[in-house]
Amino acid sequence: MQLEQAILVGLNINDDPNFDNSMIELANLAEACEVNVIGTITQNKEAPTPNYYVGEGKVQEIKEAAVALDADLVIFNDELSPSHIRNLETALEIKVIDRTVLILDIFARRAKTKEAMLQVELAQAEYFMPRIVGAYKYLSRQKSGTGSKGPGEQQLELDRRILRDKITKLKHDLKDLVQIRRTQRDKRKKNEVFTVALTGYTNSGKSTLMNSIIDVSSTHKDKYAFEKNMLFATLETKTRRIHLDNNHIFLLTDTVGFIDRLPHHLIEAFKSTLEEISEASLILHVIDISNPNHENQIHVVEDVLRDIGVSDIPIVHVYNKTDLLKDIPLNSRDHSIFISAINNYNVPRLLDLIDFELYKTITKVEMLIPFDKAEIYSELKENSNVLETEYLDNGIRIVVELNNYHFNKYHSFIK
Ligand SMILES: Nc1nc2c(ncn2[C@@H]2O[C@H](COP(=O)(O)OP(=O)(O)OP(=O)(O)O)[C@@H](O)[C@H]2O)c(=O)[nH]1
Ligand SMILES: [Mg+2]
Repeated sequence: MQLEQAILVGLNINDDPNFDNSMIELANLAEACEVNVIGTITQNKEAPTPNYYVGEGKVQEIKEAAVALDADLVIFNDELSPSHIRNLETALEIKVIDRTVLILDIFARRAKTKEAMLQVELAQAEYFMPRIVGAYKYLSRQKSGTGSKGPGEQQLELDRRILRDKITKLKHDLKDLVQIRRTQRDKRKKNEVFTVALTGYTNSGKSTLMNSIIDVSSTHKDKYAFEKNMLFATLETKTRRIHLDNNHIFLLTDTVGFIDRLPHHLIEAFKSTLEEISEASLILHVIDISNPNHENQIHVVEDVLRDIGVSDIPIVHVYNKTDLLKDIPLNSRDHSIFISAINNYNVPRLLDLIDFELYKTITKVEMLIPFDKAEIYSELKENSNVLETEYLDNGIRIVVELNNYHFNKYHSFIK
């Protein structure tokens, strides 16, 4: 297959210190969409222009470069408005897409479960809804290529009304799936098993850390998380029950990574997936400390977490990939740890930290459970750490570590 040839265009607004990194990231996004980058054009400006996003002189420069380099498309490093796209396609006489389309395209390629596919399709439909005129014009000339692949492709040929119906149907189908997920989560809550969510920038090492935690803990060993050096390797949520050496248990959830300027339609569409994070007992924010841009990535992740309503969940900053650093930093801040998920360095300490965070509200008590309430014993056996069991004439005597929830629920049986 012949790769599409693209020119990247970026507007550096007010000397953004993150601008260069952001252009490199755009090139990586393009590469993930199997697009070949043949040129980059940038402009410094205080704000986008109303007509063409870049200045008119720049439009001319892009046009000349596109002809000289025989480009197939131009990719802007920002989400363009419908009128920007229309004006630019008319002026440049070439396909124009933006960063959002690339991200949606990668998500469409990576989606595997029914839920993820519906979510991406919904985000694509919402994005193209106001842009259907521009997209239609382009698609009538050429029907393939980046931004028109994936579950969304047929929609572009349809008019607005049909697209609107489609959005309604997608939302409806998703609702059913979301209901199933909620039921599972409610069940977990009822059993009051702690949930720990892995979160962080894409490619920071979340899935690798999940595998490393399974490896280092006493959990049954079967690796399952998909780890790969590519953007958005993981789109679907995976949860594993982790057993610690001291019999403490928690659920660990791996989920989709974040990126700078994550399209808000995607955040909307992935709300149900992201709810897994907002309902966790503890969040592990995985940071690729070997990436020179990691400070900015931390801010991006924190912004998205705020967006999805995470406010009072304790967060541990997990600085990963320290094997790539010359010197491993000493832990300085509270609630942070330096690890290497690839060789398990410091992962046992991370487990101690998780254990402490989750179980610090735990109280060790002695209980007497009457035989006709034996189901309470079964429940505690399943979800708590029962240290001693003794069958007496009047019931089962146990010594157990209770979390706040069980402590309040069963306080009448505590001796
Ligand atoms: N050198 C080094 N590489 C690592 C480490 N942890 C992860 N990686 C590599 O980083 C790449 C991304 O790892 P993943 O675990 O897939 O990252 P992720 O955060 O799950 O990424 P997404 O699912 O795309 O959001 C892979 O090539 C890993 O092998 C580490 O501690 N050291
Ligand atoms: Mg992953």
